Amino acid sequence: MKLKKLVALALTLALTATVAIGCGSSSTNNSGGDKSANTTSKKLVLGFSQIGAESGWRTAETNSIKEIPNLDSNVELKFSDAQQKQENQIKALRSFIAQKVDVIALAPVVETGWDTVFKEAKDAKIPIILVDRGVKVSDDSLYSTFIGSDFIAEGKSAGKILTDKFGKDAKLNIVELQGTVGASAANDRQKGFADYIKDYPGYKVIKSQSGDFSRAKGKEVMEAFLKSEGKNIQAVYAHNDDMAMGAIQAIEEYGLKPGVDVAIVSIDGIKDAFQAVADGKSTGVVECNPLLGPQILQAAKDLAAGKTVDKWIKSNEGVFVGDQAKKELPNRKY
Ligand code: GYE
Repeated sequence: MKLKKLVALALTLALTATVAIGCGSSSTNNSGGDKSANTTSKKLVLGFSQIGAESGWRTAETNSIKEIPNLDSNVELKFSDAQQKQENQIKALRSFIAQKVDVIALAPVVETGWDTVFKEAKDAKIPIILVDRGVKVSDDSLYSTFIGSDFIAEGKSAGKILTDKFGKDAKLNIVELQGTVGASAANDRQKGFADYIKDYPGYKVIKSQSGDFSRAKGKEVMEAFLKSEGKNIQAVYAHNDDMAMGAIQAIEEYGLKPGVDVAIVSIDGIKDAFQAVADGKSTGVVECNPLLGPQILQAAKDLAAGKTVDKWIKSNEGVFVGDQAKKELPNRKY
């Protein structure tokens, strides 16, 4: 009897030790203290749910985030690609919670529908960093911080490129290529632009449709706009550069000169857009910085260490028109 008990005890101890070793790389963040300061401590596990690969901008962001473990060898990155589907992002978040990651980072494809899964993360005491797009949730304490741009300001800057070029009294029919339906980047870029041109009565958005932030869709929608409006279009406002690149192709195929017959403004600042401005095919580009890896790393380390971080960590951005774009071209990293 005694021997049996001893064997059972030994077995239990061995099992506990195995489980403890097995869980080594995915510690929870409840212990406090700055783990990153000590190289012998367990790794900080960061789960990132990416939207997909719809644009050059997003590829640049993915590359920047995949660099995180190279910036800090104490961080392990779990990367998940949602292929544009919110349901896949929710699944990824649930899997991160089950794996007890220390911090979750999420680029939310759309603004709404996050409450339940965010509450699950909160109950598991896993902080959430929103990356590049925002959310609308019932309680803002469900996420820790948003790292990204001011999309309303970007929309206004895009409008200003047009009013600077054409002047206050011009009459301009504008077509708008919207981003993904329900995305904060689309909603706010539309709002910022619309608010800005309100003060310019001759500036009218005559058509507005989603091109899903992609080159192929942007081209398709622009073809349809040209079919119905033809030479009635004086300007294109695209919520991202890829859709503007698609629009440029459509305009050329239609037999008009982009940048000359039809002005083009867009947001992001990918190399192709800078090249188009330098070539005179685009009027101007508003920069939106995708190289967020270093800021995400810092926020993740701070949160895992129990520190509070700013609710909105803004990225620095510029506006590039004409020669400015030519000068900047050799420096573009994406
Ligand atoms: O502008 C676009 C992309 O969310 C800010 O998403 C991001 C946007 C970016 O695919 O190109």
